[in-house]
Amino acid sequence: MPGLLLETLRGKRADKVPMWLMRQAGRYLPEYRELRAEKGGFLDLVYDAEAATEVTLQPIKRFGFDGAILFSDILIIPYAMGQNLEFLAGEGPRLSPKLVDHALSSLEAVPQRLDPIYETVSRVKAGLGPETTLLGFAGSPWTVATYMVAGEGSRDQHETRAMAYRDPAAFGAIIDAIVDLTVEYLSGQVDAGAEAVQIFDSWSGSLAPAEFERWVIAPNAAIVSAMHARYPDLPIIGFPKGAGEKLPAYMRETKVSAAGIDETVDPVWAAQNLPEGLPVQGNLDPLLLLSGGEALDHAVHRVLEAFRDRPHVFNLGHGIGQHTPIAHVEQLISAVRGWKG
Ligand code: 1CP
Repeated sequence: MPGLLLETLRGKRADKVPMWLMRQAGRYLPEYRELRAEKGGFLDLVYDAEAATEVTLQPIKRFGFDGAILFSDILIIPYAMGQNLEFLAGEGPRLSPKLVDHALSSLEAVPQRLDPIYETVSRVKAGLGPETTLLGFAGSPWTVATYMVAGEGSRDQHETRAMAYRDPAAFGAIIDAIVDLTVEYLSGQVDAGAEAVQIFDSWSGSLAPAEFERWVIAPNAAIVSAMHARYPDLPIIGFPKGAGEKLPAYMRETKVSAAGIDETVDPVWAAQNLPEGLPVQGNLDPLLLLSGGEALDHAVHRVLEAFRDRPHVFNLGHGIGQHTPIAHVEQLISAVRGWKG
């Protein structure tokens, strides 16, 4: 019997609404902070399959979420493409050499940097009951490219947007290379036991419509089509953060199996404008979870009501913040589980 989350992603509407939280394994959990301090760096934690398995399972043990998301990072793809990757304390990730001034062809690929991740997936799978769905993930080509080009996170992705206008052939080659490796990477995760996958497109909101079509929709459509050729029933959640009014076109044209939506989208609008019957995942504002109180319960109910007529996976509109009190997560879980549609 597949879990409630997997059934919902496959298009079934049940009485109960499954839930998990983006970034549910991470710094808001004391048990994560403890293990992280013990292991040293973030990459050391990711590449220690036993520790990464434990981190993936921590939120399941504590809260009993319906989905467990692999503990890894979207930047493992650039690392396997041959960039150096460092996570600097308090500053975030750094990739070098950055592709704004180095040709893609100067990188020497290290594909075996993906293999330990599959080991984590199979260990997690062995540690989960059938009621919990194991989610794999990757970043979308556009979002991953913004880090590869600039060498770090940036507020408006200007270096990458400028490069895409200045030299679309060179930029297209980077996108194509990410597409190809992402298909291999997601396939490896599925072969190791992932039951559904999510494509995180954290920076899709910075693109103008024609560029959104070219650098977000087309590469994601290529990934979905390649994955569905190999695994016809695999649910693929697309999460184009900030896509706003471009969401319906993204969902139709990429042919993802479920729509991840962020908190800036009105759930009532989404329920009316996304393709009929398409499962939706989202979209409580993570800041409401930080604040708690009655406003939290009220907003949870509004999201649940809006999506009552279609398959719905309850989630936040983006990752859970590191200062979120555990008591608020417990309040959220009671509100979702206690809701009588
Ligand atoms: O210090 C620490 O402990 C590292 C913090 C951290 C964590 C917990 C990073 C560094 N990555 C992760 C794990 C992670 N990243 C997961 C695993 C699942 C989970 O925690 O529940 C996932 C799904 C991601 C995805 C990810 N990484 C995204 C897409 C989603 C999003 O939040 O927008 C992005 C953009 C990244 C890059 C990245 N990795 C880490 C940081 C701090 C960042 C963001 C850098 C920036 O703001 O530009």
